[in-house]
Amino acid sequence: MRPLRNIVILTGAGISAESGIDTFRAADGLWEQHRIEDVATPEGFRRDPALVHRFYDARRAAVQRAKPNPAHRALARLDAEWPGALLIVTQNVDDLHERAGARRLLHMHGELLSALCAACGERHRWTGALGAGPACPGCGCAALRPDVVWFGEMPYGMERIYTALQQADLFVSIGTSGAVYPAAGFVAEARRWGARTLELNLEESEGSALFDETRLGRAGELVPAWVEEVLKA
Ligand code: BJW
Repeated sequence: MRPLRNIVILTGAGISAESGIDTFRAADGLWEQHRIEDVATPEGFRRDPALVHRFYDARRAAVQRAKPNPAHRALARLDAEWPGALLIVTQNVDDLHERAGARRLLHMHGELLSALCAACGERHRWTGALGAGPACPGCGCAALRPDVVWFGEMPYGMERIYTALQQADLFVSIGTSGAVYPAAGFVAEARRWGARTLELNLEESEGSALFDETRLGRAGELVPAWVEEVLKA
């Protein structure tokens, strides 16, 4: 087995569940309450921007009330103490990783606390509502949309992610159902380049069979224990 130096971590909605943020595909999750086609596609936004803004404005407000949990804090500790290369790729649009202190972080599906101008393409930090049609601070147009990646759109940072996966000795997936690509394909990509693979999740996911090891349980317990293990090895 090659020595452990380069680590890539993929996180999903499950890591923020214990902070009170809804996941997508649980029985009481966001996709039970809203149709994906209506709120998470560019076509849905064109059809009914007010509905989409209501969906994201409510989530933006909720995220600012939430607090990082022990899993976010453990990854921030790993980020601070791990001497090798590390990249935390999150599919989450909340800011709980960075509020816990993580720095080597990439938001592949965008960020709730950011607005993207559909006219000039600039991204602006945004903590308030977008529903009232505020002007873009860059170009003045009223064309701001949530800075999140909808189905059919290209996720952020793909080149950086695939480079990190090629160099990874260990790939760890935390709290994601493995239902959405390209993130669901990262485990196969990491394996192809020789990385060991570990999944930490509440229950078996669609991709569990692809991992060398799967540990089942709550992220708030599994992640701190795994981080302790890695830093002590
Ligand atoms: C716990 C826990 C606890 C709970 N502790 N665990 C056919 C085949 C292949 C691909 C496609 C296809 N048809 C279309 C596609 C592409 C499409 C896709 O994947 N569709 C699927 C439906 C098949 N993908 C795209 O369109 C993407 N773009 C793209 O592909 O561009 C082209 C491209 C080409 C080449 C290279 C690269 C790109 C874009 C996808 C955008 C996804 N956007 C969303 C919304 C973002 C904004 C928002 O937040 O509203 O992202 S959808 C939603 O799903 C969100 C999430 O990030 C994403 C993943 O969800 P996640 O995080 O896994 O959550 P859940 O709820 O599914 O799972 C939670 C897990 O946690 C569960 O397993 C629980 O058990 C666990 N859990 N509590 C530990 N306490």
